[in-house]
Amino acid sequence: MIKAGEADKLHIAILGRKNVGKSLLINRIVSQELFVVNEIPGTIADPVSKAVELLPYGPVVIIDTAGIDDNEFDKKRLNRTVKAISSADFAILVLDARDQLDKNETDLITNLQKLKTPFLVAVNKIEFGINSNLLTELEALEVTHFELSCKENAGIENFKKKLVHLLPGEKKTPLIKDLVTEGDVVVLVVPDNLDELHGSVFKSQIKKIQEELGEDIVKVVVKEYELASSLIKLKNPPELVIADSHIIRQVAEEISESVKLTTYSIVMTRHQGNLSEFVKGIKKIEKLENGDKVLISEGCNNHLQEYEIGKIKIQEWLKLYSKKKLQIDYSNGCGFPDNLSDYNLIVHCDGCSISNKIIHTKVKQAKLLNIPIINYGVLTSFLNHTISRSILPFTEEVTVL
Ligand SMILES: Nc1nc2c(ncn2[C@@H]2O[C@H](COP(=O)(O)OP(=O)(O)O)[C@@H](O)[C@H]2O)c(=O)[nH]1
Ligand SMILES: [Mg+2]
Repeated sequence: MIKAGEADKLHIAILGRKNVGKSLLINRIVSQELFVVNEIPGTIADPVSKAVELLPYGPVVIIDTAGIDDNEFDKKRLNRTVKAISSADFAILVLDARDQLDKNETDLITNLQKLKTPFLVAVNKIEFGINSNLLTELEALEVTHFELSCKENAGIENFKKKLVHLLPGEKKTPLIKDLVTEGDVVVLVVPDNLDELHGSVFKSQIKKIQEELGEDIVKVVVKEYELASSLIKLKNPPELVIADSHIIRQVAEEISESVKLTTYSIVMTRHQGNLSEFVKGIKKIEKLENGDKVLISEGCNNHLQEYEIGKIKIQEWLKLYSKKKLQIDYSNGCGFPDNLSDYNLIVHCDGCSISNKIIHTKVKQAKLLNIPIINYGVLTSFLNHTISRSILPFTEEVTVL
């Protein structure tokens, strides 16, 4: 769904029944024949996405979905609509001014609200008159709507202005900058033995953190075995210690309770905006039952090392912890398998080799299908009995534990 090279662009999904004027509205907004306008109501096809320059905003990707006439959300499956809205940073729902909302449209609105995806509603074809019940329904759902006619080019400019104004800007959740102030000491603990993959992932994560902290913060990078001796040398305790999830238990024992401690994985997960969702997943880990189906899902690049963690270690840990008979499957790739709704829990890799957008999309798909999801980093801290401490620095965002 998300094309290579477009993951960093803002994705706008156009939703609505077929023939309501979705394609024509987009063409009017971008002032070009981007999508085919069907004079005869077409059959439902797969969504088409195209990159386009939306002035004055900039480059965006527009996903033209082909209609939501069947009971998309009823089926609770990973269908076209779920895929389209989960990858959207913004959505436009187009309605026919003559009709009232049907169940699919109401479900769409409530699901967009659930995902906190910003959206606008376009009430199109107003030259035929507007159904007053429709307006009452929209008001009850507390949605912002615009009345327009694509055919007569009425209300388009106003709609476009509002759209450009509402499009979310670049997300700027810091890595850890908000946790420290000038003069603080941050200790970055590196495991003793690093294989090739983790070595390069660590190096880039540590570099990013160091760059973000700038010159006002003292950064001390130590090997795991040097931690104790380095702490003794420091005049005051550090403000924050960051360690790898796999050694967090030992590190937690070595540093005082008063020092903030977290893991690289949790820092990255928070930065990507998925920490709360993964922490919610812990509730399911605690309540696994016999016969539960668990999906272990990894990113696009199949690194042998990650594969080993997912295929072997995570499975063993889950069985050991839950003491239940679980059915555990493994999948690899940018998307989820189509039978996603069969699962009771998703355990996702930390996604160090896939884009933020892809993980975020998968988290939203899990949310739409009401399947708890957790990642390796949060799971590892949990199983090492250090989760409360590792997320403590971020409690403002994580209120679920
Ligand atoms: N009368 C009228 N027809 C419209 C309007 N907007 C779109 N249409 C027509 O509705 C049909 C379906 O438009 P299209 O954009 O393909 O709808 P989509 O299936 O939602 O993408 C086409 O014949 C359009 O010309 C409008 O505002 N008024
Ligand atoms: Mg169309």
